[in-house]
Amino acid sequence: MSQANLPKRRLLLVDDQPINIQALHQLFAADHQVFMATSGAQALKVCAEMQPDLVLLDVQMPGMDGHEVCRRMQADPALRDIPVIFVTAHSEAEAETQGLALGAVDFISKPFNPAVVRARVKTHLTLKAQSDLLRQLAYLDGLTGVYNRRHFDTQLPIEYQRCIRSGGSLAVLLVDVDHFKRYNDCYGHLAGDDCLRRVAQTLAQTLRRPGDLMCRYGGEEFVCLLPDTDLAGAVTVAESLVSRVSALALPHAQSELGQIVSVSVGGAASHPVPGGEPALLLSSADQQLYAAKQAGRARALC
Ligand code: GH3
Ligand code: MG
Ligand code: MG
Ligand code: MG
Repeated sequence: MSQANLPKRRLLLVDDQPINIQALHQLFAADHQVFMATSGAQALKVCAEMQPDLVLLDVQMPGMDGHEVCRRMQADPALRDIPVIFVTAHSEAEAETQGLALGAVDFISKPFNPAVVRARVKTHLTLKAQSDLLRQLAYLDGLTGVYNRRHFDTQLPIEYQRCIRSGGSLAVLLVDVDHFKRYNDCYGHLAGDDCLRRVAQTLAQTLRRPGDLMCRYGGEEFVCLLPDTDLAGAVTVAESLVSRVSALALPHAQSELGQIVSVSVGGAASHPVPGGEPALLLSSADQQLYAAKQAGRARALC
């Protein structure tokens, strides 16, 4: 893919003085997607909504200053990985060390040299792209290509917090392939692996909303995280997962469940509360999954 076809990198410029933002904007507007904020609070909001690849952050601002913005970003798992470069009139070594100690990746003094700023931004955007790629690889399951358990464990507390803020309900679905030990015994482990890939793809394709997440939880179990979804929504999704997998009609002579591969789903939904325990959602879903198995498999219970 040529450079021109790559999506533009996202840059957030934060400064309480619009004239300073303008100076930086001129440097980057042509090749980057540029967002702007004129206060610390606004900067945090844009970070959460737009997930920029890099933030150029003024230190001195009325109200919440740049250092506090950086501290809050570090404390928030959803913002922690966004690199920050401080841009400030303070050029003493002490100010610079303080900024770096807060977790900033670099430090630029005002008045700045445009060529130097461009070069540093380019370097940090390259590093960010590389670490995004590594993170992505670390979060994908090698067999099925869907997200892995590690990613689920990272996202669950993040989505839980997000639903506290939005007031929405959060749903978790646990999906388990029925009689999969028999499948391996009957068709062999390589065929078993193929089957898991097909099931994983189908489950992932069944989730429709951009915020929905499907992960391989381990073995022949998958987990879905559905933000802003209540129990009725969870039931609808869980039932469509069951029926979409059955519709694949993958032969399973030993299943005794229509001679095809099927899944059972257990689901739970609740309104997250501050201090609440996200893992409770998982254990409720697990109980429902157990009940679905007891009730005869190839079904969803929420
Ligand atoms: P149930 O309907 O009660 O869920 O029965 P089950 O046989 O699916 O459940 P059980 O937990 O007894 O067996 C799960 C099987 O999944 C056993 C294991 O060999 C198989 N399995 C787990 N991971 C993989 C994998 O990566 N590839 C293959 N081929 N099989 C796997
Ligand atoms: Mg300022
Ligand atoms: Mg299982
Ligand atoms: Mg199973």
